[in-house]
Amino acid sequence: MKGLLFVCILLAAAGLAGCNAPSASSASPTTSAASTPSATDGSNKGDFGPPQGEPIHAVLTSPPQVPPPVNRDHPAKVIVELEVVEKELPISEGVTYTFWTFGGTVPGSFIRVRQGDTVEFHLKNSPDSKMPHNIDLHGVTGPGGGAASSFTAPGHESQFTFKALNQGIYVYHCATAPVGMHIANGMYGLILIEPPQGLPKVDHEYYVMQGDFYTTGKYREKGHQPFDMEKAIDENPTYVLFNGHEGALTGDKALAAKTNETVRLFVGNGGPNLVSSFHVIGEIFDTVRPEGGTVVQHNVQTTLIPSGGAAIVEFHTEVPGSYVLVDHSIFRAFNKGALGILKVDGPENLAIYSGKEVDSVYLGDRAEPNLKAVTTAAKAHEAGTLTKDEQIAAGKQLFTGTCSVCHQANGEGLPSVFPPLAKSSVLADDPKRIVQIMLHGLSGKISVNGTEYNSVMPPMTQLTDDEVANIGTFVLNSWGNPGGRITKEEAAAARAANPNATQAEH
Ligand code: HEC
Ligand SMILES: [Cu+2]
Repeated sequence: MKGLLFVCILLAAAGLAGCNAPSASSASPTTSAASTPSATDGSNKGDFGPPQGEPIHAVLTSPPQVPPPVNRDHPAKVIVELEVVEKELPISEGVTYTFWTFGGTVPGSFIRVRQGDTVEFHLKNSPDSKMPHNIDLHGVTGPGGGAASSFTAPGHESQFTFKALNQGIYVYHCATAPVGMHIANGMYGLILIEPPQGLPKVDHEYYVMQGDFYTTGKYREKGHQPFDMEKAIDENPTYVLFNGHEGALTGDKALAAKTNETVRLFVGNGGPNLVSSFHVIGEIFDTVRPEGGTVVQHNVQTTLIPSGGAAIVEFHTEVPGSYVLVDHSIFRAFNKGALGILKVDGPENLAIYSGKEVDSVYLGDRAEPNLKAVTTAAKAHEAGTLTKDEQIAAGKQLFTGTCSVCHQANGEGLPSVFPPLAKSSVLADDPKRIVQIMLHGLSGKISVNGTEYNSVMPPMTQLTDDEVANIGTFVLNSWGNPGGRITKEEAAAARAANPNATQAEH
């Protein structure tokens, strides 16, 4: 309060108004209804009168693309046509899920209009759908945000019209019961209601939206995974993702920019449950519009994006390299998938940063171009045709993400810290012990190739049985180890076994 008073005195001294109590600052009667509200007075509703000119069909885009700026100086009638499609899509490498989508993607199509526009909204529900759906747009002023007027059975279409009174970036989502389930299945997206003068020009705009997903199987458990209502109610997601599937924003699908450019991210959070601590590793947001509102914040490291909320973040790129988009509730990034890449190309800027890539530090197996071998192995296992070579190929990819930080990519370990897996005497004595070690960890004195180690390896219980089998087979068949094969069933048995009892046998 003291600070505010001080500012008020300063402003008064400078002859400026601006310290009225909120109740006294409602729009003055001299403000004409058709005038453009100033950027600082975003609380004014933007009714700029009836739509002018011919109706316009909105350009909708799939993530991570954003439609071009509206670039118009008058209100118009804008027709939006959005179709709900229920479809099976990958959620992770070799894992599929039946998503319910607005426009065929998760998140749904990006919609962009101008404040004051009259939006004629057509919601179609594909004839192939099994469920009815509707839409609640947070940018709508009116009961249910459109939900009550848009309940649409499979094969039907509904229509409603609203005036986009408030500028900002808004979430839309399905609000058909059970609402949580419709959202968890991917039914959300963003609508941008541009200020009348548009947003400042930038070099790149991208659309990123977080969501949490609940499958009956474990993270990365292969095959088709159904929705798990129990986990959803417990708010215990299997996946936390940007743009609906693991890898949506990595490898050749990474976002792109060059050095010395400005990047604007429209970042939404569909939930249904989690709040996002959105962060880009190696960047500082020059500006953020927290919660999608009109206040502009500067120099932000991590911005909180509530479930059913959105933010606009902007930054300038100085140094080339890979910048990692994460939910900084960090297990979600590395163990549930909430990770994307912005790849910035251009000349080094050694005065600002000395160089060296971030990929291997942060990315593990996601730094690999793809995890195809893992899918191949899973499919072959299901078909009963899994070969040792397929297991080795899959295991090699997974080893990078899980074991190589300590044992190194070449299996040599680090002298006196991490024992070698190459030509390991432990594995020569008892090849199958690797399964036990992976799932239950290892601690205390152990002699490997004549050197004693007395350290701790944490258990890797996050791995699926498939992954344990394939990593084990890869290690046993690499770097002069004795060979052999680990099966998924052996992994399952070792997981269930009491580790102390098993250890006593040795
Ligand atoms: C966080 C570091 C770390 C990670 C990650 C890790 N290990 Fe280990 N590992 C160790 C340490 C430390 C030891 C020795 C423990 C001791 O001193 O009792 C060890 C021991 C072993 C051994 C027995 C000794 C030897 O060299 O043969 C095997 C086998 C092994 N790890 C395999 C794996 C596999 C496979 C993975 C990936 C699934 C993995 N480890 C991941 C740290 C790690
Ligand atoms: Cu729905």
